[in-house]
Amino acid sequence: MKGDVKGDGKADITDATLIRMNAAKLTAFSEVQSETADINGDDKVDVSDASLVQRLAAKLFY
Ligand SMILES: [Ca+2]
Repeated sequence: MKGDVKGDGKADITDATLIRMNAAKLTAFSEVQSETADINGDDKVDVSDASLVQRLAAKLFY
């Protein structure tokens, strides 16, 4: 599912943290993870995607 970069079937705060780390170039994502992490579909993984995952994790939308 979208935002689930860990691949455990849910998007949670850990995924948001991983996306933040990836956006800050602290960790590398596979191609599949990058696609999953790109929530807003602008072809890059950045802090806006991390924020969206955080909102997903908090069930604020979707
Ligand atoms: Ca994005």
